[in-house]
Amino acid sequence: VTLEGEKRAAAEYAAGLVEDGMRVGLGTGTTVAPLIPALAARGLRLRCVATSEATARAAEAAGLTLDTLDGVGELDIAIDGADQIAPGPWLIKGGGRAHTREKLVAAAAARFVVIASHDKPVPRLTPPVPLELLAFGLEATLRRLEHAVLRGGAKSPDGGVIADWTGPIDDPAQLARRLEGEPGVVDHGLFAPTLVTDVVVATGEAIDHTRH
Ligand code: DER
Repeated sequence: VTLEGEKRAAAEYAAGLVEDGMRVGLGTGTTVAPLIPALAARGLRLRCVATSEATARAAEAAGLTLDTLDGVGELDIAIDGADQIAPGPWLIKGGGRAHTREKLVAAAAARFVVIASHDKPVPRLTPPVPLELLAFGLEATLRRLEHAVLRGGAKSPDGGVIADWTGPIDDPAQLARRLEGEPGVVDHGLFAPTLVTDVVVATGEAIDHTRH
């Protein structure tokens, strides 16, 4: 089974967790991509909140009804991918430059389901940790951070500058606190275990669904 096949299997399994009438947060990335047609195929009455333009376009093209996070208030379930999944579960997200919105959607959801192919679970998190930085005072922010490297390319969905923390991750909680205290850092891609309720990992044909 290819990685793409595993992503599809994990996404289709997660689509099965969604019930009629739910308010659904949709993440961003290549694992979420097959989730969208799988959700649309179920013909449920859903209100969906997208975490990026790419997801919004794909959801609309599939016939899903989009709403804003303020429009739905809270979410019954949010489904998203991850770059790394370490015990806790601690996640690194942001490969797709949307981690700030993804964390807000995860925080607004009663249930946050992470979907992944077999390559995402890791014994411990390793750099890079994606960062969204305010454009104002960027050079000074980068100097203070020391271990941040500009990623270049597209901005975040809200116009923030994407960079990556390349320093050591001795303790994710400690690093998260440090990054949250840095002026100019809008948000980072470390997702704490308190945010994650379900992890769905496809390995070959097998689906491993753990609840936390
Ligand atoms: O950018 C993100 O946060 C994505 O969800 C990322 O964590 C997973 O992207 P992938 O499904 O394309 O690997």
